[in-house]
Amino acid sequence: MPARKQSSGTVPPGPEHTRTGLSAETLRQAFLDNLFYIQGRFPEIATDDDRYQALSYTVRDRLLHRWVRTIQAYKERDPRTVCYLSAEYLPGPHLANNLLSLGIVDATREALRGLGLDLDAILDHEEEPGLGNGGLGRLAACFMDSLATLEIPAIGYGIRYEYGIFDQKIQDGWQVETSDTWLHYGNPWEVRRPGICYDVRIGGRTEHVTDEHGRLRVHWRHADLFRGVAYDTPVAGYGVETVNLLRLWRAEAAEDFDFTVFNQGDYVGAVMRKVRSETISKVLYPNDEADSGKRLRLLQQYFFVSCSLQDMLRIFATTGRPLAEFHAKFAAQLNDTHPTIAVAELMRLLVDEHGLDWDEAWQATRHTFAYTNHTLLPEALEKWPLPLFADVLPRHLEIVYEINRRFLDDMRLRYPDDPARIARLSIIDETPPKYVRMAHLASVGGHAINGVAALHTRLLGTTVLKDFHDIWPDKFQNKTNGVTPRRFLMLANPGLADLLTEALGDGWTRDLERLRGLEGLADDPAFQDRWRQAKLIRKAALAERLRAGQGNAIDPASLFDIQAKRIHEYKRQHLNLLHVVTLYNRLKHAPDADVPARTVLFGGKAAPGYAMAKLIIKLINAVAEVVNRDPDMRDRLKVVFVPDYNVKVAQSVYPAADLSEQISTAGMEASGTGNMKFSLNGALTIGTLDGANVEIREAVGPDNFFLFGLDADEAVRTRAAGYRPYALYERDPELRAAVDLIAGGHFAHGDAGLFRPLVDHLLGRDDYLLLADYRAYVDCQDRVADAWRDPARWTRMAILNVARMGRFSSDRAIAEYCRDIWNVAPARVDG
Ligand code: GPK
Repeated sequence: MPARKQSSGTVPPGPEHTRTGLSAETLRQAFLDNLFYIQGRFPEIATDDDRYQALSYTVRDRLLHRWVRTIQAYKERDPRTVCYLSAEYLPGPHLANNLLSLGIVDATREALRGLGLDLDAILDHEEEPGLGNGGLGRLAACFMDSLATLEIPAIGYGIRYEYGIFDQKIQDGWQVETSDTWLHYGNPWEVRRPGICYDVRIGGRTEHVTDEHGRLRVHWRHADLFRGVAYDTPVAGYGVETVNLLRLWRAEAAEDFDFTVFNQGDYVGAVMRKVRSETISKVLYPNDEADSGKRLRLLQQYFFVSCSLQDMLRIFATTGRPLAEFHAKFAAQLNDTHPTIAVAELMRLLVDEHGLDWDEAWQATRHTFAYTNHTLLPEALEKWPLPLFADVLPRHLEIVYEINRRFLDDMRLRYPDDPARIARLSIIDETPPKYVRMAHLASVGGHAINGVAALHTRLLGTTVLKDFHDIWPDKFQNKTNGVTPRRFLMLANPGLADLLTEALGDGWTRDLERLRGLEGLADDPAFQDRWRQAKLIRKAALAERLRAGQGNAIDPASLFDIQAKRIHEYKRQHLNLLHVVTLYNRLKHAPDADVPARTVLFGGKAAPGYAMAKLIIKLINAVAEVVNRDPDMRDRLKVVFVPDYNVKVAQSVYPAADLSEQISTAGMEASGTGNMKFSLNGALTIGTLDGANVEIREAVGPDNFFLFGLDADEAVRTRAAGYRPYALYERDPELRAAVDLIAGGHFAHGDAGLFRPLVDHLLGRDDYLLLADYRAYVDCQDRVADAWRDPARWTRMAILNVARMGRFSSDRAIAEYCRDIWNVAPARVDG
């Protein structure tokens, strides 16, 4: 049927507005229509899932119109486009966010109420796509939100993992992993595009031949072939018409797989190989701050990067511009080193497949890519063993060698007498079995390198990438992370959002700096009252959720002291525990002591292979068990582990916090983004001078931030001076008592062996300087308790935190990337 032209764009035929209208009445009609025609149900027999699907398709229809118009606008205007390359995305539940972006939350609620249905119950049914581990994946999702909201042409490229991050169960206090089956009920948000698919080759060998024009040509005789198929998810900007694209690749068997050649008629064997092809996008590696060296992981990285670059080349071909101008069309961001093989792959595509000469191709490549580093942890800096790399990507190894040869030739001219420096700069680490250093490839192959907070960027340039900073100081930039106020304030904390809008108008939702207008209200008693009310409602809601889930009764009036993030020794959840055990000891010795009631909550997953992190989870639960059933602790101290921390849970955790624990060893947390989400929801931070904490403290004012502990330079000096944690343990009676209680088996039914590895590490090495910071931390927590006793003071501090958090919007971060790294501008899509 021919499309019917309307003023708003291309609208397919159908009952008036059934697929576009935004009124409650049309939404209700569309919902019933979808319930019938997509789910094959009528209201009386519909399940929760039927309702969720029907509503999601209703919303998706409305997004598709904007989506199509956005693509049309981009096609007409041919703007420079951001390609965000990321192995991880953690978008969180889509439905509520899309309702918000479209501005139809209230109309939808009304439409459903008319049918006797509750929107929140339907929202609760969504299984979120856990296609990331933690901060890095969530940052990518915040960036996609801000790119669309700022009307920047952008595509997010990644992997459509069939199994995302595992679900966490707690059994007998231990973390148990179960597989994430987010696709079980189908995914209404994605559009499969069988027509957008690319072949990806691996293995085999190369042949170097001279063609008829006397040009040297390389043929890659691959051993295996896969196919990547695009799955597109719309990403709607808030309050604008722009709907960008998240394009995730699924691995499938290539149709032209030649099983007669490879399998000599072994039909079943050939089918099995096809099944094996699909394993590439099967599962997300569950390591935060990843370790490398796994063949499948390298395959995943190459697979999604190759599909993405081939897709960019296809789009580029439609512009009719010469290939040497590729970089004028695309700005590609490498989200950590995970997609860095893109540097070699783009060179291969341009030189081997499209016949550009090396220098032209290198020029385009260098101007296309920029690299974001997210960690200084040495174990997380990716390097691939050369034999593995050569086996999987023989042609890319040749290209990496050639890039490196040219780079090191330049460097030898610059540093003729410094072979040690040349070896340090090299993309190849010569230590047997030799490695390809991906951070070096990213640094050489792009035009910008950025850290994710001011301190992190400084340390990057003075430590892990110092040699590169020496040669290219101008390549280094800081881009402090940010978070989207749409999901983490408007959606997560509607009560506070309404209060803000009442006080300031709604401009803050797209210009977070406007929160500063709250400063004048910080001491207003009536406003303070309403502020505390809003907080109490979120605390009660979280308490209710936890009671329903685990039978844990917690008092919403107590101080909610929360640490929620991946479990890692450098994040020091166990320092928090040492404080909890110290409070426990104090209360045991002085049951009548006047301490404010506290509920200490933890949430977070441990990498399944990280034994110490899993032991920390066990210790949290073990301490909780003892503390929570001790009558002396009643109404004074409670410890709760919130299981299966994910974006959805996070949205109910941030708004409920009074105190945000950001206590990593200084110099170890690149930025943190949870720190921003807590503070934006009116929690006060207790933290070290690490990552973005430094800038948060500057922004909110030192009086409104509980600072403790060594700074990054002091941490380095402490270690260098021959750190002896045992001496600290001997000297501080409270510390000794806390450690002894854990070591002695008090929290392990008398088993003194259970937490031995943890205690031994603390007393013997203490790599993360817990004991060095213990006293400062506990004393600082006493200051927290003092402040909490004075509600007017506390509330004033909380209001000032929110008022001054504007800088930490991902809109600000994205605007900086656009200006300083990508050189892209908005392309408005008209309604
Ligand atoms: C850093 F290197 C990594 C990684 O593999 N995964 C990950 O989530 C985090 N990160 C940092 O640990 C955080 O400090 C930072 O805020 C976040 O990336 C986003 O930049």
